[in-house]
Amino acid sequence: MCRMELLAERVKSRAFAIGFDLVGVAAVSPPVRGNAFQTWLNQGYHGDMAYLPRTAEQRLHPERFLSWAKSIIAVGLCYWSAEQHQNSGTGLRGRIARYAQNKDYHEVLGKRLDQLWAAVCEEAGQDVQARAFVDAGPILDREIASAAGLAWYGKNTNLIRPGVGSYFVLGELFLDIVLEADSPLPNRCGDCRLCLDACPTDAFVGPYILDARKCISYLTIELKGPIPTDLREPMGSHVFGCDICQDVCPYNIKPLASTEAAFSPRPDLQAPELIPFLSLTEHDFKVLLRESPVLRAKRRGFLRNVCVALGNSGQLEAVPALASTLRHDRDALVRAHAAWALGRIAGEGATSVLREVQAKEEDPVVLEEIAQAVRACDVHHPQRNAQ
Ligand code: B12
Ligand code: SF4
Ligand code: SF4
Repeated sequence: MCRMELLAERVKSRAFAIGFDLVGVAAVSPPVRGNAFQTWLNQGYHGDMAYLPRTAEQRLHPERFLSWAKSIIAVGLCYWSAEQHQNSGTGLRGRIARYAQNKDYHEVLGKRLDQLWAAVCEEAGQDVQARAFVDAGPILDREIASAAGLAWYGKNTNLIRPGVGSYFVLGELFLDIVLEADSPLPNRCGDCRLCLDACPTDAFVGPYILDARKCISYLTIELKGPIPTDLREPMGSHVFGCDICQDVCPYNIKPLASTEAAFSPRPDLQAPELIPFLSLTEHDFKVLLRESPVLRAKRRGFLRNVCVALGNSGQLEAVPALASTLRHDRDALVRAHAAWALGRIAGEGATSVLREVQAKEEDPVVLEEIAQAVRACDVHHPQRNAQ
């Protein structure tokens, strides 16, 4: 074994000892599928995620962006656990993506990558320049991880490793020392297309190509404005992220369970009661979801999602809370989605509050949603309104 290989092996065992579930080494070079990324941007599939085209040059050329770097350690940390999603998404309960049911992985991975950096210096017997990235950097995490042999691209665009599944998050440590690179794994999707057919919003343009603008994960986390009307119903009870295209994947039948306490699901976020969220103030929201990835949606985005999920529940029990939100919430985005939800539930209570607020609401967007909701009550549930 040459020195580069030996050092790589020692560093990888230190990474496993630190607690990473997947570890590999990649060279610092342009991503193999850089053209696919550029085409994806050209098609506008990134929607409002303007940071992606803005940082495309860095993503496509890590060798220029981090010109001092000579190799990359790619790591993965599993977040799946058997307790997740029990009784999730029924009635007045919502669904939060598995990765977001406890602490934010950016913090967790960031700390471990710092430990890994110290271990690399020890193993190399010298100071090593390094820079860590977790999701937020101008890096194509999946391209690097697949080049490092951690996993392969599934048709659902997630990285998958047999025996592990796809419920893991990724990070990288760029280093100014040379380590022997690993080889990519072969793709094993074969003829399967379960993920493509299961997507409720039909977000896949085809295998390996996702129109993010239709993905529930984008709609509930990244999108800041109103959710397009035609995508609200297929969102079902999702209030933050979505796992459907991973849940149906045969490689996730027995996923590797997380050993990270920070990912063990919080009971109140596994299948959360939706109605109490509607009365959260800005301050309460920040306290309740402190250290959680859900904070990224901000109160207004999250309550918008909660309104949609409550509308989709069809439960009359949700009408009083939605009515109060429509009457009193200070955010027009939230009021607009509360109006939609009332229109979807319909019934006499919903119609009367919609008409009452219609007379005094001043925001044109909310007024338009109310008008559509009143029409929806009349058209879709005339019998309920007549009760
Ligand atoms: C933007 C983004 C999103 C967007 C867009 C998703 C997407 N598919 O790109 C939205 C908000 C929708 C999203 C959702 C999710 N995300 Co996200 N996201 C990112 C982010 C920040 C950038 C991804 C990116 O560059 N997309 C650009 C497009 C072009 O990439 P792509 O779709 O993967 O396309 C590639 C492949 O399709 C491939 N390809 C093209 N043609 C072909 C053909 C063949 C034969 C093959 C093999 C490959 C191939 O080449 C393309 C270019 O690389 C990364 C973090 C990072 N910095 O990289 C996290 C990241 C990808 N997300 C992650 C996660 C966990 C999720 C969710 C599971 C969260 C959730 N539960 O809601 C969902 C999954 C949805 C899905 N089906 O992808 C993880 C993925 C971990 C994994 N195991 O793969 C990452 C890596 C974050 C992290 N650091 O852990 N995400
Ligand atoms: S995360 Fe959900 S909405 Fe997004 S592509 Fe997968 S199944 Fe479709
Ligand atoms: S569900 Fe099938 S096609 Fe989709 S990623 Fe998994 S193996 Fe590949």
